[in-house]
Amino acid sequence: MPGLLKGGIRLNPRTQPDLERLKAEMKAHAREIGIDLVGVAPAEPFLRERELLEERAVRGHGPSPYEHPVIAERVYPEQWLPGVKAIIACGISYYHPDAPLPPNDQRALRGWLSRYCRGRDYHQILKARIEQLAAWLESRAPGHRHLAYVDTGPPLERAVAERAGIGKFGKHTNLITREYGTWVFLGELLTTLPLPPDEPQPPACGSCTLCIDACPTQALTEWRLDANRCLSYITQMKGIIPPEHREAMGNRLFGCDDCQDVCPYNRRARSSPHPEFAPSPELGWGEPDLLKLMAMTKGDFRRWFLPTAAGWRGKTTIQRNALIALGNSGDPSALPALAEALQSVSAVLRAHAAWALGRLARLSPAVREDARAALTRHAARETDPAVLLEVNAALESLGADE
Ligand code: B12
Ligand code: SF4
Ligand code: SF4
Repeated sequence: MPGLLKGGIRLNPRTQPDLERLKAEMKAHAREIGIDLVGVAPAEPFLRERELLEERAVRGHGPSPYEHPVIAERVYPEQWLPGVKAIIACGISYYHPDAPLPPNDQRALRGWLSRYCRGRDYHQILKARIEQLAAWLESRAPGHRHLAYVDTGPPLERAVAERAGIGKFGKHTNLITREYGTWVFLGELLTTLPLPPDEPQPPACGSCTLCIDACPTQALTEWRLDANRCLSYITQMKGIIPPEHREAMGNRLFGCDDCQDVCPYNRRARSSPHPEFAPSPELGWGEPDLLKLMAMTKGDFRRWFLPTAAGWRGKTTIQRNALIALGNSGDPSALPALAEALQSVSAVLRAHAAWALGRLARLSPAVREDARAALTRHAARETDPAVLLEVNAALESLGADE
């Protein structure tokens, strides 16, 4: 029995004009509830993507630990929702321009948070809105099934969004949209309602290679990313950061935006209308005070980071990255915090404090003797072999530079 649309429109799944009209109304409603971009993709298997994922696994560039591990489960929408007829791709914009720091904050040693984790965590916000959209669809066309995903499910969200026409792939592998550039979060609603699909957009980029040239770790080749080299991945990994990536991290605390910052499509990107993604003042408007982070309590961490997308890897991950940033700062005032972190109960923090002391002293010869003394004292009492290795490497690097 066909459902009845409000306003007296009878919905017959075989009648295209009704479904076109429902789609237009659905898009208007999505914008009303704070979803900026909506497109509809056919629910056919993602066979091109299957080949790309297989080829990527052979190259050793993925899968990264943050994605669904089984390729065959990522490419057949029918496995996610039996009877699926369409995928509604959703995008929500998050770009807020950098605010000038208040004058009394300008002298602090600062870290840097990627734009996607400066405000509230998008996962819950976007998922709740997509579920609201599902409820609206159910009220308009009862009897259909829906399933929402944001980030953590099997769908390849950029490929879904590309197929639904809300953007196109850039060579940096991010989805570029006309209105908001790359600064959009993605999610989707699978539905058994046979909504008519939208048209994909023409390809981007031409002969441009700005993002590839700007990548600090050479993680990019055209349309391909080596996740193991990407600083977004590296800043989020647990444990010891491979030494060859520590200098390139600069003052990054979580994520990396370099390939997006240089992309010409982002020059005319509109700012986000959503205040929930505005940078949090408690996190220094995206550039937190590093010394404050080193003194952060568990309670501070819960209040400052857990509401954002930078909280899920825990306090030690943020403080480890802050130690690397302090070392890379070359600022002598970082020395006491680094020496203190050598006494931390966390072996990961002690290891990175040792590296950071070596790095700081190489950049700032004025603190060389104090750094060397702190490292030498610590070498005598360190019991963890991995940390001792870092302490000795730091001492050696100071000796070699003399
Ligand atoms: C795992 C993951 C990561 C990993 C690995 C990413 C990777 N590319 O392998 C790491 C931690 C590195 C990462 C980083 C980032 N991520 Co991420 N990530 C994911 C996640 C969970 C899975 C991605 C995945 O499966 N990748 C596998 C690769 C092969 O697929 P792909 O990224 O879609 O790549 C496609 C292109 O390479 C394309 N392609 C390949 N060859 C060719 C050739 C041509 C000609 C063309 C046109 C296309 C093309 O096809 C591939 C398959 O679709 C998704 C959410 C999801 N479920 O999809 C978010 C997601 C992709 N990430 C997102 C974001 C915001 C980021 C960062 C910007 C965060 C940051 N600022 O630090 C960076 C961007 C780094 C970059 N340059 O890509 C957004 C993307 C938004 C957008 N506008 O594109 C997503 C969709 C999360 C979300 N729900 O919003 N991410
Ligand atoms: S996010 Fe940073 S490290 Fe990763 S590909 Fe882009 S520029 Fe390179
Ligand atoms: S920077 Fe240039 S090559 Fe890279 S995605 Fe943007 S337009 Fe394409």
